[in-house]
Amino acid sequence: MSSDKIYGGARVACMTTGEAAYGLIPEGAVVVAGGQVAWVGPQKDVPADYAGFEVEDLEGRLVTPGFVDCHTHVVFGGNRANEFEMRLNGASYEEVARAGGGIVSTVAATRAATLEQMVAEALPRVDAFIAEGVTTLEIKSGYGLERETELTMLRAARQIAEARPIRVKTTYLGAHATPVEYKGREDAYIAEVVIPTLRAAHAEGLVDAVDGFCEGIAFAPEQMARVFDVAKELGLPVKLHAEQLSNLGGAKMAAGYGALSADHIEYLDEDGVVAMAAAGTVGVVLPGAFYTLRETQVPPIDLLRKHGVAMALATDCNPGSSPLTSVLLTMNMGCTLFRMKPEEALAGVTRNAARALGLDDCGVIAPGQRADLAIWDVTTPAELSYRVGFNALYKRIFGGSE
Ligand code: DI6
Ligand code: FE
Repeated sequence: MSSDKIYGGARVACMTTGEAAYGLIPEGAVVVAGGQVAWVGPQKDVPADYAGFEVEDLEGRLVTPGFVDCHTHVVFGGNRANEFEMRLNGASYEEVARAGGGIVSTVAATRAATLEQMVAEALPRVDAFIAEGVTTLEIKSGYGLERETELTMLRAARQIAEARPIRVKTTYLGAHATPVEYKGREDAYIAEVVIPTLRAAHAEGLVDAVDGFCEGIAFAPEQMARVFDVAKELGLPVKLHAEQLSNLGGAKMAAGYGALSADHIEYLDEDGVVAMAAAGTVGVVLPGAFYTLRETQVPPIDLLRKHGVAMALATDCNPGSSPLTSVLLTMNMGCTLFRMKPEEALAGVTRNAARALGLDDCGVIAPGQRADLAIWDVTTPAELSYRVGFNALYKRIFGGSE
């Protein structure tokens, strides 16, 4: 049950755009009523209408919007610690693959899992997100690569929102990889599995967006376009894993579909950036995968800034390339590895991450927005990106409830 309350004595980072960096109100107050933000501003100006509200003095603590992780694969079976060890013992990617490693091993473990097992294995990871102030989580399918398991993954994602105080947005990622039974027959896999399963998932109300892995080791832009044509027909927004390891023009193709986001984008060029800017497509950068895979090509942050493309940051939580469940560490990596500014990093897990999910009711602190807030034992917003592996969360408010 949400509680009507005034959170005063706060430094409020509204994350709205405009004059003040971070939209910061130094001696501010946030009024929460009916699960929404009713008012926010300097504490001395709190309207008399709220005189009867309970007041909590935050003693100068920082208030931000609740964190939004706009790119996770948090539902999956098993884990890949063994191949992590194999690689550090000198095994090549090929030897790992021959030993059944890689996405293939997660697909086998996920196909073997029941819905209950998928939820049970994901919940400890979801709890780690909640502990760091995450209030909205995107969860993809993509480890079933066949109809029933893809649907079960999306059902599991929906069940997580019932099992925990967190908002879940689901993304269908049937076009994540080609399963062994379709090896060398990618077009057939798309026609016989990806598209029919998308239709079935949509019919069951399981899908909020459609995604794909556009890469030499996965699917070509023209193959992804066939999936996006069906998404468009069903009225579903799209997003794309694009330019992670090479430049196939995936981001530009996705922008042509008005994509919510293009994600990874290490190899994105100015042509792709311009197309994203024209479409309002958000650039989602994923430093966890860059770090885990020991990549060297960083995303074109300067070009994204130059053309005004909104930048989001996400964990890409997945068992292979980014076994990461810390948004705070992701912010630090975004700054340290990609040279994002702390304000860009905080916008990347609030305002711009919400935009990458097509949400306009969270990600900033403003009247009428959901009362999804995070209160921190810090005074300056930059401390959230500065620290490595330290969680300064004091209190999380989800839909007005503590
Ligand atoms: N890009 C990645 O880095 C992950 N998926 C994708 O599209 C890899 C997922 C895995 O290794 O399990
Ligand atoms: Fe991913």
